Amino acid sequence: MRKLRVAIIDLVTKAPTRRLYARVMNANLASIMPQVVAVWCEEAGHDVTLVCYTGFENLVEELPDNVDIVFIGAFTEAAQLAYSLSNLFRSNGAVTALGGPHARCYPQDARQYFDYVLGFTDKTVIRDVLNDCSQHRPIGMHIAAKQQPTTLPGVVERWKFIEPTLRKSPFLKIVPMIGSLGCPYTCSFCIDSVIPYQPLDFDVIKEDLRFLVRKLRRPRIGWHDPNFGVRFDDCMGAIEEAVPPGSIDFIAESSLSLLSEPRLKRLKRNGCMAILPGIESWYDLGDKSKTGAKNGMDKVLQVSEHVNMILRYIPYVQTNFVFGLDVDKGSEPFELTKRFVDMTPGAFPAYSLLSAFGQAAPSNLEYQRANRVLPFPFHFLDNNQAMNVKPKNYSWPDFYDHVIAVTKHTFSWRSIFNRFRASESTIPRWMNVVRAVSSEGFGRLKYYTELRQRLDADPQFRDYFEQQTHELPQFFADLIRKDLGPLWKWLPKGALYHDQNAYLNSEIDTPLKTVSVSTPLQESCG
Ligand code: B12
Ligand code: SF4
Repeated sequence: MRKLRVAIIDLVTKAPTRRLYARVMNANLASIMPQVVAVWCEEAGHDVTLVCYTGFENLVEELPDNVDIVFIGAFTEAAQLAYSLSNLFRSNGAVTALGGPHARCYPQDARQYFDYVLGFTDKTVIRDVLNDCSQHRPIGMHIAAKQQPTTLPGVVERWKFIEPTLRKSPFLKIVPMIGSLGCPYTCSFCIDSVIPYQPLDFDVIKEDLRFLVRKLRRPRIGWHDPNFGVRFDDCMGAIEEAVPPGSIDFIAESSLSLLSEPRLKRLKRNGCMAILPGIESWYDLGDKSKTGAKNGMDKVLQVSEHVNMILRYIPYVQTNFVFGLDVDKGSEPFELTKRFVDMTPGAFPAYSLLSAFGQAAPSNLEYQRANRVLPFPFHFLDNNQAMNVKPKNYSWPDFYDHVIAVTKHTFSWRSIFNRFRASESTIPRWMNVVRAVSSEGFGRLKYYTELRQRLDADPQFRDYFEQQTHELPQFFADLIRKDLGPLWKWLPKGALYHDQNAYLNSEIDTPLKTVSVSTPLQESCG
């Protein structure tokens, strides 16, 4: 096969930005898989350029031209940007492939704009795409491995692609690593609720850690495991065997049920600086937070005590919540969250609005069957800018009133000050302030307030939320146009809209035709 010019684009964000928090963090949110795909493409003998878009680059200038094939990794929030890029590259003669959360969640839609849409991706999938490398239009091919890959290239192999991205981060530099895929829990809204837990090779992890302490003064690692520490002893054992205590720092997402006091002591000894447990709801998912059947205020008391205990060992804790779950009714869930914020001042609460990402989770089928999914453009599906599931127990104005009230409380100067005082270390203290005054705290409050006002004042807006019309309110179209900037003209016709029930429809009448790997594809490269 001839040598191909391959471009890989990791869309960490969906739009240009100048925000302080984005400057500090975006390059640290780079995904692992684009780097993995880069390694696999080089291994297959091709020329590879990887661009990680953090919102500060001039994307059009930075993109390589004259490429044969482009792989784009995108979350759903970056789908419209990805579709525009694909269109631009196709117009220059390249073949395009989409991978990542959007491809996994909305394959039917993405196939209209890409030659390949990839689900689970392993080395064989990439090899097959490179061997085929041809146009599949108007409808792209959906290709997926039968399961998650059993092995992934570690940091040593990815370093060549990690290093230039880290250079974009002026203060903090966080190296992305992963020790497991899937999750043993079954939170019905989560993409991993049906994916079996599977650890990756601990020997690769040990080699990577040894490599990093040689390369960097005190490496900081971000574990991308869906749920870090499920095999806690093996994981800690690998770190302890590989590097001396105190030589690395790390951040991980984990569930409260895995964070007992003896484990926290060990996490601290091994350099855990930040942990992001999911609490999600005061009325559900008790297994995950080890609160069993406890609900409401009882759960708040127990979780708050637990998180305060974690904060004695780990300097930074972000607690994740979802608003709008079907178990929530009235003001109580929001009032309880406010109580939690007051009782747990050292933790940074991160709020998500219930979102049904296409075919990510089994519960999405139920929402689609009940006609509760709204067709908000993908651009807004980042867990905050739009909630695409009609709440079961709230009217929209009511729901936003509650969300605004809890956000106001959380990012009031009083709460910001309490958080500042409650953390002892410098980085966590200031990180919390920056997050509060930047897009996440003040920014969201302003945005939610504007949505809320429009729900009363703009009839087209309210009708859209109430599913009386599918015509997108101008407000949303304008935001996308502004964010896409010069790429707006490349957004394919019709790509602002999608079938919000594609998952359900594909189950009923047109099952998605997926090619699993090793089905021979035609061999020809354009
Ligand atoms: C780690 C993680 C993060 C990390 C790292 C993010 C990153 N850039 O990778 C952090 C904490 C920063 C993060 C942030 C966010 N996240 Co997140 N995150 C995850 C998590 C827990 C694991 C993802 C992961 O890396 N898995 C390991 C990889 C190897 O497996 P995989 O993701 O299944 O990918 C497979 C294929 O999709 C494919 N693939 C993946 N990427 C690519 C790229 C290319 C080019 C190719 C060819 C293939 C390919 O190969 C993999 C192997 O089969 C998932 C939930 C989950 N349990 O999966 C949510 C998840 C991906 N996140 C989600 C969301 C919504 C967000 C945020 C928007 C939340 C927010 N409001 O801030 C932000 C967006 C940040 C951004 N744009 O980068 C959603 C995405 C839904 C969607 N369709 O967009 C998920 C699915 C959680 C959910 N709600 O169910 N996240
Ligand atoms: S514990 Fe986290 S990763 Fe696991 S199923 Fe629940 S939300 Fe998903």
